[in-house]
Amino acid sequence: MKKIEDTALAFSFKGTLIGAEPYGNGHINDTYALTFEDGGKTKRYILQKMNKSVFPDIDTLMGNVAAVTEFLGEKIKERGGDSDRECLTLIRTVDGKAYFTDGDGECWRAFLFVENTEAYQIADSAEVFENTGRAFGSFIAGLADFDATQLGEVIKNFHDTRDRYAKFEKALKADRVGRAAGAEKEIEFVKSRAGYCGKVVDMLAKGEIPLRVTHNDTKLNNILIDKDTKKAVCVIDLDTIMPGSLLYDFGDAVRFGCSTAAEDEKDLSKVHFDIALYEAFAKGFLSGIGDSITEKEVENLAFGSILMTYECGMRFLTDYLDGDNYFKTAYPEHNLVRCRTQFRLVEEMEERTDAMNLIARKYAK
Ligand code: ADP
Ligand code: GN1
Ligand code: MG
Repeated sequence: MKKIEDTALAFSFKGTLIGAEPYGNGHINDTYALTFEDGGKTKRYILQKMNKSVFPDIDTLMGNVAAVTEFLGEKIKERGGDSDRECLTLIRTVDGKAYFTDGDGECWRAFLFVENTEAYQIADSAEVFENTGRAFGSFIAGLADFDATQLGEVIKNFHDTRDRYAKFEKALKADRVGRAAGAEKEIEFVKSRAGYCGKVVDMLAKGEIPLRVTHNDTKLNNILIDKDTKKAVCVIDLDTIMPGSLLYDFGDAVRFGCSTAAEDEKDLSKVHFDIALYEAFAKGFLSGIGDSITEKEVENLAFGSILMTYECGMRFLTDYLDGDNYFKTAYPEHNLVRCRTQFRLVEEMEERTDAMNLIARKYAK
């Protein structure tokens, strides 16, 4: 923890550092909760070492995060809200920068800790998931007048599923660590649905659905839920905020939150797509986004959910074939286990597409 103590000195935290511990369940960054004592009171902050292999251009990334958090913070204050709680508040370095680069070239950033909240790993109630939907819907609506030209593309083609497919094919062909033979069924699953890949990118390119400022990583543990009220108070993990489709945000949230089991559950008999949770999320999301959603987007909410789940499974499989270079893994089969849960969910969503479309219609204005 000496490293953390030294790093903390670079930021304009108030008081004396009295505790530091690893925190949360993210797959990408290294997150710590720091406790400071100041005038007899304690205050917590989040300190994160950003993942430079996933995000090679930290300067652009932090430019995006600073611009979006400032924009949202002002909006929240204007309507009399508590911006320290309802959006991430960046703590700058002592010399006023958005992040700190240490002697080893590692990049760090800090935020106010949003207290009395938790990040759920699984949606254990329809109420929480409906609130999550409302928060993600209003997050997109709140960014509708944000100048998207201010945002850099942090990860190129992040949700371009056609490009993801090309990367999958490349990893399969290279078979760097000799794992393809043990993943035949999963490889076949990806290939059999290759027709899905171009649909959303083509709709965007043709202007059939609008390009918006989207979060792009809307899994349930990227939103903080108030422990008492169960309201979704704060959208976090703004690393991938970029121009994109609303279908990405809706779909990725459904992918993670409508599963009855964890993303890395080994026992597939426990993994199901819960349509009641889908209804709760769709209800919340559509009320949060209001009338800014288009007809074509409503028509494609179900497909977007299937696509994002398929894409994420394909990414886990690609990383497995490539030797686990991207996602944090705890054991050698971890990414394979993860891709299996995603493909199980895809199959169940495919079976329930008509019902999912009816639900979207029911709650759209
Ligand atoms: P990753 O990109 O690795 O997922 P996140 O930014 O999502 O990193 O942070 C990881 C976890 O840390 C979150 O799921 C949440 O539990 C916790 N967390 C992050 N920021 C805050 C914050 N400002 N206040 C409280 N908890 C936070
Ligand atoms: C990663 O950063 P985190 O853990 O919230 C990933 C998402 C995946 C998700 C799968 C930058 O999200 O795209 O959907 O894991 N983030 C990045 O759990 O690649
Ligand atoms: Mg996260």
